[in-house]
Amino acid sequence: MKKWLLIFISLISAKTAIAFVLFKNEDGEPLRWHLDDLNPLVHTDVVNRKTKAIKFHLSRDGWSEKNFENELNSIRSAAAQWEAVPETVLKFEEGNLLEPGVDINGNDNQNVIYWVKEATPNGAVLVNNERTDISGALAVTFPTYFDDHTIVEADMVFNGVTQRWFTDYTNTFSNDNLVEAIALHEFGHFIGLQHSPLGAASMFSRTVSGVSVSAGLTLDEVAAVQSVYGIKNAEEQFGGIVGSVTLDGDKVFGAVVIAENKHGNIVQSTVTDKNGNYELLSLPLNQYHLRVSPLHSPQAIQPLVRDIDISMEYKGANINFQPTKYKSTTVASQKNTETNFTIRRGSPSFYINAIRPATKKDNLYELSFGPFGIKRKNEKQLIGVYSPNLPSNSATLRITGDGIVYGITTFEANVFEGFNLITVEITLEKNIVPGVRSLYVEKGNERSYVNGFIEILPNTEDFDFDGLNDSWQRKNFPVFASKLSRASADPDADGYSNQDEYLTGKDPNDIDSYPTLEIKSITVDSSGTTIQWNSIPGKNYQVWRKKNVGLSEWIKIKEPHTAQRSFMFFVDTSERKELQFYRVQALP
Ligand SMILES: [Ca+2]
Ligand SMILES: [Ca+2]
Ligand SMILES: [Ca+2]
Ligand SMILES: [Ca+2]
Ligand SMILES: [Zn+2]
Repeated sequence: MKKWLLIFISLISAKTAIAFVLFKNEDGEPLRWHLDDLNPLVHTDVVNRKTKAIKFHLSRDGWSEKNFENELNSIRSAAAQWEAVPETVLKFEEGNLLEPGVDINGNDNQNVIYWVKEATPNGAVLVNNERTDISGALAVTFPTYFDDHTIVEADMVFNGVTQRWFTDYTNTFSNDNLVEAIALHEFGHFIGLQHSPLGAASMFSRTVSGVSVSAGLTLDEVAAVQSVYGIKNAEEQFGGIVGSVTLDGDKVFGAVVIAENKHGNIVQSTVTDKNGNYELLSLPLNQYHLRVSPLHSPQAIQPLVRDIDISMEYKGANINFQPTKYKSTTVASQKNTETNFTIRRGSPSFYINAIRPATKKDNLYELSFGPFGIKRKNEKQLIGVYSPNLPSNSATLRITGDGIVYGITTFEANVFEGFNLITVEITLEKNIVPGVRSLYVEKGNERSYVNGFIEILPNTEDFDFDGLNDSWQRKNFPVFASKLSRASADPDADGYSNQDEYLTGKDPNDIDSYPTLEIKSITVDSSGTTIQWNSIPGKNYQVWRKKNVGLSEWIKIKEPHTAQRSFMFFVDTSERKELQFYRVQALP
């Protein structure tokens, strides 16, 4: 079988890519590792035959002398986040650390990850046996694959020459590159994924520096992994939507198709192929609202999402049409429901090419070409959009979805050289559902979108999908999202899960720090005997009694009870007078 080397030059220029869009061969096979059906030609140091995990080797020196341990842990955390996506067979494991001097090599039967730290005298940053210059990129991933699109090896390199790196997720001031976020993007390529058209997606082709909304996987990426690496017996939980986009009977190439849930949060998106067809796969069974909109014109000044931001293969995408209205589709188990769109010719007469991120200061004009998050503060904020040709009156600026109250809209011409601005006051309602949303400007029957450039931020993050607050996991574990840090794990073997330790404020790495069960009070009145104790929400407790310490038999009172809060009480209505002994048992 012939071997091919694919180069994902990431985050600055998109070499080849699609949305939760997969890179398929002529037989429709997406680029992927075959973990459950191993090709015998895949080396055992590349995929562990016993555990069926993809094995990677880190160069031990990281990027910096002072912080290399955290740099390596950030890469491990990124792999762990992909592995944590529920209902998939995707698994990673780490091989031995490598001595510095590692290079990209698609034929050495080893998946390597490292920082290149030296440039040639003329500034080239060469990797891959000096054949590839990555000086213009943040990081590059090189999967090697067979004709049938089985990945047989993949290497990843971070640019340590022209780029600066940091690791502290709580450092919101740094303008360097966050290792975890960029590694998360690179691991997407490492497992075969391409770029997404959604601004806030980890797989978007560009990123802003520092800690941004690109950290953490979006629903789009979760679905991507589930569709390519999904476990067989979870298939009935999912269905798909497929269809075509046509204009005057002709198929439309490169139209963005967006699926939103009832709150206006984007669940998945893709771009139509050369035949005008699209596929949205691995959608949980639900109703979705779909719409189609054009990519930005490559001729526009500073377009946010052009054809080549999706992939070079999308060069020449049709952008000359109006966005559609919504169509609702209900997804059925293991079926692809068809939803077709016919569109209207003619580009909207205006577009959006920059954003004024949410602010409370009406005299602060920030100009951003990247996605941004909005905190769920119950107070008035301003958001805005810019471009050279925005309407200067009677237009509306909105965020998709519910949970937002709008105030006054203002129009300002030439706020920055050649940039008109529309600003609107917004207040997020308390119960707004967090997620990735879009902005649009509407005037008359024209509308223009920037898709997925806003994320309504959750109050607590859960990038590893285990229900446990990530900030606690990050504080307590060097590799957040690892097996040891998960909610159900018990790394200190004290018999209590991390979830239990979190809820009771105990140390998950100390066997001598664990939740203790303590009866806080026993009171007797006319209604009976009330016993109160401290509890862990979700745990089951059984109350026992006996009349005399000397008796050997404890008697169960009623069935076990599940705690809802951190304290619990139980009334023994049968007993009001006689001396009793009680005990409370926490069930495993
Ligand atoms: Ca290699
Ligand atoms: Ca978590
Ligand atoms: Ca424990
Ligand atoms: Ca403990
Ligand atoms: Zn990339």
